[in-house]
Amino acid sequence: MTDTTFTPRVFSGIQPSGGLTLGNYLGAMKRFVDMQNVGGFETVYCMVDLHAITVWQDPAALRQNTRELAAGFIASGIDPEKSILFNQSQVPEHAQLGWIFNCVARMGWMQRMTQWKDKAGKNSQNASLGLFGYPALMAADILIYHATHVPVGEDQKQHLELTRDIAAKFNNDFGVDFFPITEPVIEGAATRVMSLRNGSKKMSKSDPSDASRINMTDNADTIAKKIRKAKTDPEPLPESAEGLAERPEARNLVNIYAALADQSVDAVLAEVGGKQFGEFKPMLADLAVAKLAPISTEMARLMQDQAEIDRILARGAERGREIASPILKKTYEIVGMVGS
Ligand code: AQP
Repeated sequence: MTDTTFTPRVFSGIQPSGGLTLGNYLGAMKRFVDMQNVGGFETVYCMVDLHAITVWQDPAALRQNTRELAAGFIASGIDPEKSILFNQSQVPEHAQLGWIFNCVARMGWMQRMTQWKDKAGKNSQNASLGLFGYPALMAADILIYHATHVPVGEDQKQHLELTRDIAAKFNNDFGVDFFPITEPVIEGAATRVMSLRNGSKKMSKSDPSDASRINMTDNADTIAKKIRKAKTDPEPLPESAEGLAERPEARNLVNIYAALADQSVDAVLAEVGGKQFGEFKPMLADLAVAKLAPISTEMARLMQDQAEIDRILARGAERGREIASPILKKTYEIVGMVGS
């Protein structure tokens, strides 16, 4: 713990590495909007393009995905006046603090990261150095704003623990109380939305199977079809959450329903317990379409005016730098860089 009082500030990011999925929306974006609107926090949200290039990105696709993600943020309810919204590469302090943290973090810490192991797979010698160092840059993304709270999905828990370790080691190495020990905010029914084809695998934008996920840009027919074909089991839905314990696919669909409806899992099961999937799936499809269609329509509208998106991001980067720049300057001074 530190004794310093930090401004309550939320930071989180999403990679512009392809279309947004329902997992990104429920696990991250929707909760970013909630934290923006709850009051009491400054909110800083980012398209982490420097993270995206840790695996190959076609430059034209990266530009398109970054603007589409920005449109997704705004269409989901992020207000660029209330929140600071930008793409990471335009606030160079992220990469600058990232370098300092490369020198604080230890190889052994990075080697333990399950996302590194999953993404590098058996071919780790051929993975980029950036993919290995990803969590140090993520720590910099958060700590360059002295963020106190970070809403993320369950898969990011280990990276946030590492962020806390990096902050604590920096503070300890230099005998300062400078970086906050950030709180992860992993809450709600949909902190881990699973693949529609495999209840033990995370829904992911890079999954080769498009049927495994719902994309925010899918139309109503596609959403209904993917939900109809989602893997399930032959049993009716249980009356309470305990009955989902050994049923990953059923649990996933109920969790998605609960998160979309802003209800608890028990409240959903009180309504649908005893029903067969043949009856529940159309209910889920209708709810998903009702919640997602206005967002995808608004995203398409915003994408008509890319100059406006670029203007919003440029303004967000300017505001981001106003916070990040003095924090970097102070960090350099603590580390002993002449001229800072
Ligand atoms: N399935 C999910 N359920 C709940 N939350 C999720 N998130 C991602 N997938 C799920 C949350 O979305 C935020 C942004 O994630 P990201 O795009 O930066 O990277 P990721 O976690 O690696 O997401 P993907 O979709 O799996 O991307 P790719 O395929 O490019 O690796 C994070 O808060 C994450 O927890």
